[in-house]
Amino acid sequence: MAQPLILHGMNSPNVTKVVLMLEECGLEYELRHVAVFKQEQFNPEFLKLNPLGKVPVLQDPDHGVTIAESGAILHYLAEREGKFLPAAQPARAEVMQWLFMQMANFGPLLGQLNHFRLVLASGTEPYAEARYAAAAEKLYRLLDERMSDREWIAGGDYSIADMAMQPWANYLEPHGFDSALYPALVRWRAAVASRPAVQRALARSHEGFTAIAEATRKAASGEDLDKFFGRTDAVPPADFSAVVKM
Ligand SMILES: N[C@@H](CCC(=O)N[C@@H](CS)C(=O)NCC(=O)O)C(=O)O
Repeated sequence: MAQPLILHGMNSPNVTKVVLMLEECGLEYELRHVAVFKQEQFNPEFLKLNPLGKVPVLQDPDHGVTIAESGAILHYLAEREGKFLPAAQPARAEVMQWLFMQMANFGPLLGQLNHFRLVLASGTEPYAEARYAAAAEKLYRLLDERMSDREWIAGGDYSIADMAMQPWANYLEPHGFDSALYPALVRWRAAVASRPAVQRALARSHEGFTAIAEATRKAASGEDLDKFFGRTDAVPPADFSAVVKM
């Protein structure tokens, strides 16, 4: 009998995208919460799974696979299941381009805006905040234009590129942008959200991650949070709940 997959994670967009794929594929899986605010990602046992000490990590016992990096995990599952990634070119290249676009740009740059606009009170670091707000505006604009004449990001069917991007697109409003100015992005984002697998995924993630994560964040010391955010001096977070809710 097939053994369930194990997903190590927390409630964050990089983890949610993998839960979306697990549900879309109808796979059996177990969620294991990693308390990043309490430094569990730096435990020697976890570092054996991902030497960078970050979630998500997926374990596939039947295939002896342990894999980190959400884009690599989505690609692994797509190949394993033969789903959500076209076999033929040029459609396959298009999906991979948008998957990498998310991994290399949307995740890292929107993540920085999270830090300078949501974790820190807006205005604390004006230069950094303006820099990442400009980068985010460019990316949200790109996504809106991209979605103005197609149903799904890669132009063909719903794919791992949509799953990778959608949880990050939910930051549009928390990042201070007017959703009325991004109608195509908003329509596509809602179409993803309305999929039954997405709704199941969010419910599983809430049950397996959100409540536990919230409790460990509240229990984390200032020093834990400084380490989590890579801060060199103690700056109290403004409202971290706006970030972890996504
Ligand atoms: N590029 C990685 C980023 C993973 C990442 O940044 N994970 C965060 C949570 S979303 C994390 O584990 N943070 C803990 C830390 O950096 O110590 C991916 O997409 O998997």
